[in-house]
Amino acid sequence: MTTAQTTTGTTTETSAGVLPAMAETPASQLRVAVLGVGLMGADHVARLHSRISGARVVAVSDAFAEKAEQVAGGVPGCRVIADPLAAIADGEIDAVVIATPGQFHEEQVVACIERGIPVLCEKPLTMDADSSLAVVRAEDQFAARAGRRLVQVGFMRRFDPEYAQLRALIASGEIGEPLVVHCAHRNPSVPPHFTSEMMLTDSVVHEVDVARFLLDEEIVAVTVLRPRPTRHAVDGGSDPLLVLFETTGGRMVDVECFVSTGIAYEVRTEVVAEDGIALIGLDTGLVRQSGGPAGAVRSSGITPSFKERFGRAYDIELQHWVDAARRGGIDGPGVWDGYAAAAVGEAGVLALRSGQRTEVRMAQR
Ligand code: ISE
Repeated sequence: MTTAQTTTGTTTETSAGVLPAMAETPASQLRVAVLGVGLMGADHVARLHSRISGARVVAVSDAFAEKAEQVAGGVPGCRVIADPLAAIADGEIDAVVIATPGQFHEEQVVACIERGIPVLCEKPLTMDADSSLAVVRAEDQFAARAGRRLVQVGFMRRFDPEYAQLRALIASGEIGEPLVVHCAHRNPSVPPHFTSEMMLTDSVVHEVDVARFLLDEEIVAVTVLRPRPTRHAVDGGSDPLLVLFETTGGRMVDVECFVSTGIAYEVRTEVVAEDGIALIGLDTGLVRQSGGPAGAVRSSGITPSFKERFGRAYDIELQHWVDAARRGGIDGPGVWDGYAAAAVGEAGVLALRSGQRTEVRMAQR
């Protein structure tokens, strides 16, 4: 696994050391196509256009032509290419960001591998473990020939400074062996089509990756419990859920996933270790105290959505990816991480349906 840390104006720190920043001229800029310009894709276009160095968005593609035109209109020199596979094949494109709906990822990622160009694919890598494994094998074949990898998966939390700090603390040995990890993943609301199964495959998938990132172990079993549901749950679904992961080293990770809190976006992770405990995600910002008729209050802000909470993480993720893609490779979670998340997600869905502890079926690396 690659550990992303920080990017400064002149250097980029990675697990491999500090790389000198690459000189930037228009000719040396990475020419990027962004496929899918909904919420996440449009955000990536804006980020690449305004905050990321070394790249420019030269094409966008979206099933909604008007949306594509509108996003392209905000970026000088950006074309709309209606067919995403045509965008991948286009000679002007050096690298691709995939933010289309998950069912299109497999075909688009494989097309990038076949063309030999770097790609950042938003999660999920594909819709199920078998197809993710097929992508792993396709990239393995490319890597065996070319000696480099092409596919980075958008698990942005690895680039969040707090998560990077937590991982570094664990790795330093200062708090001893991690034993238990407590996670809370709360969204203020979700769209009407968001089912309890999607809470596992779309939301808790981030804790799957966080657990593997922090503990450097695979998840071997999943149990899902359904507490009394909130009356705000979408369509009578089970919300919140309590999810328990067991890892190869016998550690346990629990996740309270609650996607209709009606409050704000909260993601907390607490590692309980043999010689210490560490917590991230309090998200307090400025703490303000004031008086009033009902007595003194202390208050602070909470981020409204993942776009704000992980805004910095997305910036660092994109900058790392651009820097690595200009060298022809990636710098972050890869296809195996995408596959592992899909395999654990499948076990999670079975565990939700059956109410039973469910073992994860994973292929050999
Ligand atoms: C969404 O797709 C995300 O990836 C967010 O990070 C997560 O918090 C949310 O629950 C998902 O729906």
